[in-house]
Amino acid sequence: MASTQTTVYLALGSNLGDRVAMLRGAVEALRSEGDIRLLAESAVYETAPVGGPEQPDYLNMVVAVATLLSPDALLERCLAIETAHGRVRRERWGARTLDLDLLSYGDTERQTERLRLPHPRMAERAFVLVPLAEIAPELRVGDNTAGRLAAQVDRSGLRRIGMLEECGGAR
Ligand code: A4P
Ligand code: MG
Repeated sequence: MASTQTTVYLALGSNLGDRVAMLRGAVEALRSEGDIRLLAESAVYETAPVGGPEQPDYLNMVVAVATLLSPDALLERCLAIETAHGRVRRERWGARTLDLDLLSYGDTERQTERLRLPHPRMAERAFVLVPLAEIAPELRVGDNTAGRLAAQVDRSGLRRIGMLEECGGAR
């Protein structure tokens, strides 16, 4: 375990099943972990799928957490939360009940297949940048900031739905 808390940004995505319930379940699961503290959550966005096969639209959001867990231990928790929400891995970029990705873990840089930090595709993805910029506009992303990148990115595939607790029933 690290000796000080690290701020971590997590991207949540769902495009199978009751997507709102998946996001709620993920946030609740993170909240209930004794060694993870939820700092902030973005609004929920409905987003057109990027890459992969033809598949339904996603709901995406970003949360900030503080934790003493190491990057590997946090990834393990995220994978376990995905599995608990019915995640089955079939094809890369395919449809999923719940995807929980680490976007950044403090200033940590890591390039292993198991864990890439910062997330290699975050700087080009509106479905990550726009919610991230809501909660961390000053966060450095490459040579830029989340806020500046979000201001430049094409948002045509995104629709802001609202905060998770305001999202209506099953979707
Ligand atoms: N892994 C490596 N780095 C990380 C990281 N920073 N965070 C490893 C989380 N996991 C990381 O992930 C495969 C493996 O990546 C994990 O076991 C972990 O050890 P996965 O979730 O099974 O596979 P995936 O998500 O299909 O692949 P990948 O490459 O992570 O996909 P992306 O880039 O996350 O894209 N369109 C919209 N609108 N919204 C989306 O949320 N998501 C994707 C997935 C594609 N299109 C989308 C969306
Ligand atoms: Mg993933």
